[in-house]
Amino acid sequence: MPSKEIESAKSDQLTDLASLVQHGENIEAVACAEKLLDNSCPVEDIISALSEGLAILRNKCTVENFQLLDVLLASRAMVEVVDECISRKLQMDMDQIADAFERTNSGAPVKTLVIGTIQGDVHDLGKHIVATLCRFNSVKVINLGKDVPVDTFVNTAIRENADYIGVSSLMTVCLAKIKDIKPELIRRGYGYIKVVGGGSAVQQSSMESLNLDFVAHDAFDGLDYICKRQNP
Ligand code: B12
Repeated sequence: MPSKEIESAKSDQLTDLASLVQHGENIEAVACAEKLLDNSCPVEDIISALSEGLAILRNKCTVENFQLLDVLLASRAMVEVVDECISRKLQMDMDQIADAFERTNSGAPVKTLVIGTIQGDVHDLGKHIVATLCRFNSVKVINLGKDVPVDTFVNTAIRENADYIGVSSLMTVCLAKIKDIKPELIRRGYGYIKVVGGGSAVQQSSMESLNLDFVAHDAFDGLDYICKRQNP
């Protein structure tokens, strides 16, 4: 297809996406966003279309005219596009770049990090950034994903002979589980594995109350701790 026609088809699809979000058509909105991403549409354009779709809600959130169902359905469609398409695409891009880097830099990793988002929490973008940064700095990373139980962190770290466990949480209600990681490592004789926490909920708490060895303010802070710290 000539490039002008491709551009015009993309622009039509972006308009469709905005309209699908506006009308709360979540399944169709996800399918439309997937198609756009498959056709190499930039993530920024998709986010603009989502914002356009939501902008209409301004008129449905006034004192005279508050249409809760419309607002909720449109928000749900937007959230599903963000979760199912955009964050997955960003994570795949990060993995591809880190894979290529690892292939061309064959030096043996010096440290091993087991990382994941604590059970009950599905926010995983930030933790993925940490994982990617560490891979670029010759750390072997085992990324357990999101919603990870304490036992999985501990068992994997022991099995993989890890130096660090990285645990992320953005959800205040999930913080309590983080407290169990270090005592479980100690109970099983692996207390030397350092536990590093990150994510907004963790940052609002403290090292002592979560039984952590370090709380990172951001991904680079965590990277510094992991890379600059002398081996235990
Ligand atoms: C994107 C997002 C989502 C996406 C997540 C997509 C994904 N795959 O990650 C979706 C739409 C799925 C989502 C869902 C929900 N969300 Co949400 N979400 C957000 C939002 C807008 C941004 C989070 C984000 O990705 N930030 C960007 C990343 C890069 O930043 P970051 O995670 O903080 O990570 C940085 C650092 O913290 C650090 N870091 C993070 N982890 C780690 C780990 C280690 C080891 C280290 C060293 C560093 C580190 O490194 C990163 C780079 O510096 C925040 C609001 C906000 N502005 O933060 C709400 C927010 C986190 N969500 C919130 C809520 C309530 C929910 C839902 C419950 C909503 C609902 N009712 O369904 C659900 C969660 C369901 C569940 N069980 O988890 C609340 C949490 C409130 C709280 N304190 O408990 C927030 C704060 C919004 C709010 N103000 O109310 N959400």
